[in-house]
Amino acid sequence: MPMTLPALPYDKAALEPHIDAQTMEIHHGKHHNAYVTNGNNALAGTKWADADPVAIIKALAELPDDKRGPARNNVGGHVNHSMFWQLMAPAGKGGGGEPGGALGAAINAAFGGFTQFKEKFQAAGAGRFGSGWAWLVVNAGKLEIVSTANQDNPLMGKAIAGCEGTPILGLDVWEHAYYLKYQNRRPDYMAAWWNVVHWAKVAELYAQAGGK
Ligand code: MN3
Repeated sequence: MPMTLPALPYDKAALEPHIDAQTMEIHHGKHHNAYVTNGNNALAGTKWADADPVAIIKALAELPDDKRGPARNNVGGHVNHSMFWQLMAPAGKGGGGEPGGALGAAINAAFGGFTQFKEKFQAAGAGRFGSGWAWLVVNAGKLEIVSTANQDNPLMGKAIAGCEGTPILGLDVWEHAYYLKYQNRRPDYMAAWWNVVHWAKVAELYAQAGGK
């Protein structure tokens, strides 16, 4: 199957006031949709046309030279955004609060507490010049905070993305993710975003990634 745009798991207005409906509509319906369309067009007629998108971004080095760049940007964009929608939920209805259980304990152990974790994660997002993502990954069994440029994903590996690991939380810091509501105030967007983080989903991904 070629890539398809997944439906949002909630209404486009459900993350208000932290993320506004118009931003969600354009971000999902225009930006994410363009990654799907352009990625499918780039890979049409190749053996990668029907491949699992995650398998493609893990194997970029194997792609033909003329397909690698388009796949990195567009299949990367599709994988990143498909995950991002799942990582959010309406505030107070699955979104916000603090992680508990094994994930909460691991965050406390790795970063010294939830507040310290949030500060370090936001610093990764603020420090990403231009467009990119901040990530919480499981790398060799340990939690790490990293960031990538553009639509790179830690699953692409260190040689391409500059970092590695399995992402369990990701924050889009492209201006298209926040500009309509927050203009140039990326830190305000990042601070508000914690109100809609779907920690149950992050915990599920943590367990899948081998976290205890
Ligand atoms: Mn985006």
